[in-house]
Amino acid sequence: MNTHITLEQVAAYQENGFVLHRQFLSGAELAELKAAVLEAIAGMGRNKVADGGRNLEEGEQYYDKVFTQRLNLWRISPAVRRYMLNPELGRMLCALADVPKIRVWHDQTLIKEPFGNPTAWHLDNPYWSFYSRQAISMWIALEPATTENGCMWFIPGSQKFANYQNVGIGQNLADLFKIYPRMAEIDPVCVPMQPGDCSFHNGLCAHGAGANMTRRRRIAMTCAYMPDGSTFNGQQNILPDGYFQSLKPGDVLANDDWNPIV
Ligand SMILES: O=C(O)CCC(=O)C(=O)O
Ligand SMILES: [Fe+2]
Repeated sequence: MNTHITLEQVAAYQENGFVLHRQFLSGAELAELKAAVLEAIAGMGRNKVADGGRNLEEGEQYYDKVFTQRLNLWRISPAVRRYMLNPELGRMLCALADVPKIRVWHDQTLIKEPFGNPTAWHLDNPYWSFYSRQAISMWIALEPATTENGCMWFIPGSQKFANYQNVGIGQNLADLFKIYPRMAEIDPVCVPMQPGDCSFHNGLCAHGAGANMTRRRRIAMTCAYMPDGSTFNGQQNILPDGYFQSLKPGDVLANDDWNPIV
């Protein structure tokens, strides 16, 4: 795992809200993580959240055809856990996000199946149970991600003026721009990746992905991280029912079982 980032990468992340990190995984690591992800989801059926998270089932709607989405694989796969919770990765995330300590929010594999729908422009952080301008997500390509099969696109600098208003990942690619017309005036940047490359993005940086026009799966493994000290905002997201009901807005989210420090 190449957890060395340069000052230029940190500066680019801070300025643009995203950065590409090539050859994050070696060939052997890529093979191990991909096998672990596929094995973990094989036992989940249509259940989207592993191991006691909120009960969410995959259906047949538009969103279900954007990607096959399975969350919190780190809880059921020791290999996935070793990668997503790696302390050296934690240091790299803290350097990029400019925070002293960071916790796992949730991981998710996002598999854009053959002929899968595009991922509409959206922000991530407004979905989550905390608000932070420094939340960070990692997106690792486990198969090539190309303009043909739905690689990621970002709107550079959008994290600087986005707030916690959002739109769902629906059928209209551009609904987000009704809230933030300024975003539609910035050229989006497309980030194709080779397997083993990854990108990092701020939870308030606008991003999306095109359709998968090919017959092959676009497989990605992603993980979202929450700065330590973040507080509950009243939203369940994928928190287990019992834990969710025990929280009051303003409580610090410091459950080391559910959101361990990386
Ligand atoms: O993989 C995709 O199509 C979208 C990924 C995404 O929205 C994310 O990682 O936050
Ligand atoms: Fe996203």
